[in-house]
Amino acid sequence: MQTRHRKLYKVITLNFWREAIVREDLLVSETILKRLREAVVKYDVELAVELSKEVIRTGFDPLKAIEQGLGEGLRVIGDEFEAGEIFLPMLMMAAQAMKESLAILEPALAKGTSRKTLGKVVIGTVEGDIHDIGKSIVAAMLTANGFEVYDLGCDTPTSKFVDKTKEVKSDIIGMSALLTTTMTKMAEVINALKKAGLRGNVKVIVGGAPVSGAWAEKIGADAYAEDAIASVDVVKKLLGK
Ligand code: B12
Repeated sequence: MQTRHRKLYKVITLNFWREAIVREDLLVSETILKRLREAVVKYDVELAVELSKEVIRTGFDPLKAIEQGLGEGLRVIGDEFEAGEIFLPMLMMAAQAMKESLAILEPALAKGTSRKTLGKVVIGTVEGDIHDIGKSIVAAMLTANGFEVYDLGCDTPTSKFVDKTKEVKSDIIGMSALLTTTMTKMAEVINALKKAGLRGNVKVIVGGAPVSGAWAEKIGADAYAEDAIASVDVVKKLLGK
């Protein structure tokens, strides 16, 4: 009888500690994400960099830090900018905080994943558009998941997409646009691919805040993905992996 009680007591205390640890983990996770968000919202580059180093030091999930921490902060900043509550220099500082943090966190994304090439991807932000944060996250996620990625950067002329595709014989072209005015460049690239006789050999995926599945369909792209995680699955599916 006494042994049964002792066993029961042990199970109860073990469960208590397990739950306490889980609660503590959630608390730590919420705190770091909140601090990352705030660093971007307050356009504090130094703090964002310091926190990103802490993410690496503590082994916290870098993707979560980017998507749910820094990325969320940038979305808040975007809304504030749209509402006229902040001005361009503040927006630029917030973007700088994101970029410098990404430089620290991105290498950690690629770690711990097996390196096998699933296919070649040429990716870039279309001509006239200098937004490259989201595109760079997508590129990093694809690299981390085994794709060979050629990142053309931002403000990419249509001819550069075509030339690089021809040069490396890529399987996929990824295009990003954050401005409604530059979305049409995606259609221009698709037409240029057709003219160059390359469209049959390459799948096209598009993304960026104003882009949608309906837009992808309208311009004759093969797919749309709304974020970096979805883009990995969509690209795999496009290549039948
Ligand atoms: C940061 C930022 C900037 C930075 C960019 C820095 C950089 N190096 O990228 C700076 C300050 C330079 C900037 C400049 C401008 N900006 Co700006 N900017 C933003 C802001 C706040 C955030 C964008 C961002 O990085 N988001 C975070 C990332 C992680 O999200 P994301 O880009 O959407 O990417 C994700 C998905 O969309 C997807 N994705 C993205 N690309 C791709 C590609 C593929 C292939 C796939 C599959 C998926 C995918 O995955 C990503 C990761 O999950 C947005 C507001 C917003 N809500 O989007 C305005 C915003 C895009 N900017 C805007 C404007 C107007 C400008 C300027 C014209 C301002 C000006 N008056 O000069 C200039 C543009 C100049 C130019 N020629 O490009 C407007 C655009 C309005 C419109 N509808 O066209 C927005 C919406 C702000 C607003 N609400 O008014 N901007």
